[in-house]
Amino acid sequence: MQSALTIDRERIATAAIDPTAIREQFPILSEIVYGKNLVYLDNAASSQKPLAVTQALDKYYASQHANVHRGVHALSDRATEAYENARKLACQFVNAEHVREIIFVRGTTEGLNLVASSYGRHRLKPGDEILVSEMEHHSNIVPWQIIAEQTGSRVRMIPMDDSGQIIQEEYLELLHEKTAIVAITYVANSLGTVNPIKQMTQRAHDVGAVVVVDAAQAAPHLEIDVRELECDFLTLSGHKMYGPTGIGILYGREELLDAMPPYQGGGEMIKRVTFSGSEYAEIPHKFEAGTPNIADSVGFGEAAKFMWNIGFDAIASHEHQLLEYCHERAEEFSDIRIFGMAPQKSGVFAFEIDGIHAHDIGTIVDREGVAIRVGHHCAMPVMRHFNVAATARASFAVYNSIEDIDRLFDALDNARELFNG
Ligand code: 7TS
Repeated sequence: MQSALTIDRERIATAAIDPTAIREQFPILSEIVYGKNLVYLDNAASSQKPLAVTQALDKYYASQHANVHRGVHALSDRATEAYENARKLACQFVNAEHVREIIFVRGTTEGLNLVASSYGRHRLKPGDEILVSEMEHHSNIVPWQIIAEQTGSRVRMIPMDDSGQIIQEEYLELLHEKTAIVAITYVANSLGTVNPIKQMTQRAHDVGAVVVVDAAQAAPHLEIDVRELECDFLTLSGHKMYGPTGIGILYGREELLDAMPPYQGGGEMIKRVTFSGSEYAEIPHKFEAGTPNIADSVGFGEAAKFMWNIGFDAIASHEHQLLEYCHERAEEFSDIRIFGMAPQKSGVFAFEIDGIHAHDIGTIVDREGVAIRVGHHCAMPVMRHFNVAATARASFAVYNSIEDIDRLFDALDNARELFNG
């Protein structure tokens, strides 16, 4: 990042993305809070939804809904087609080879728990090691700790440096024949660091480990290509990439998924049930017990189309300009400390201001109509690394503008005046 770069506002205004036109597709962004126009900068927690997504949900319930894969009737066929079509879109979204490698889950947390529970329980032996980086969200730490306890394996931490980058030499030192799983985030939610997944995957494969990628924060910003990354599993959440809550996907390499035991048992995931035992369905259905979240999978597919329509290059360059502008504005102040200064960074501006607690910053800017997140961001090890209890975090989406960032900095001025005179 060239934080010293002078930002040309006109160039941004005429860039590939026109946030004003995009905002028209997001009615919620016209909300007034505390008498002010809403500025929504909490996108890493959850993004807002375009009309294309909410209208697809309405349409599904108004004209397509029944249960899937069971009925002999027309509506059940429509629902099944809508659901399986969403799986095709999800497959394209991550560039998987086969739709059977795409499992619908509730979100990233469930995707990671599924891999830890099903693959982990099946494969981990006492003494095996699971590597996770210091910058992981708790969702990519705790499931591994649980399975490590159950299997006698152990979780080891790959450290990061003070710029918020994984220390690659330390990673290589930690990798050895006992490493069974490497679980890493593509983009860190508390810092914005984009990790070199392909390179790390290749090194993990050299020692025979499988790689699990947490793409929750990558999906809203980067084009994901599981074949290019060469990863074994990858999971993401719909609600962070303009889709509905309660839906996400897990990609897994076919031969790994085939060999794994089911995650949950119930309807939809079986071929035959007798009291002497049950035969399971083929993938992906083996991992989708019970009635799935049909409507939100349809919404997920629409969210993927929404992003394709804008284009990943346009998304990346717009958000990068916002981030650069944010860093440039921060340079005006000697009392701002930024967390996360990796050269490859996406969508996140995490900071603290001398003398003001992060929670106070959050509350004061909220009164100015600006929504940000404050706290540990479910990344307590990152807070420990920087020796802070909490940070404030602004995170960007395609509908954010330079004016939104100016509003944030105006609101921060108010906080300064109130606390530091
Ligand atoms: N992994 C990462 C990197 C995340 O950022 C999050 C959520 C998750 C996993 C969990 O995703 P979920 O959809 O299953 O909840 N991160 C955040 C955040 O940064 N603020 O709120 C939630």
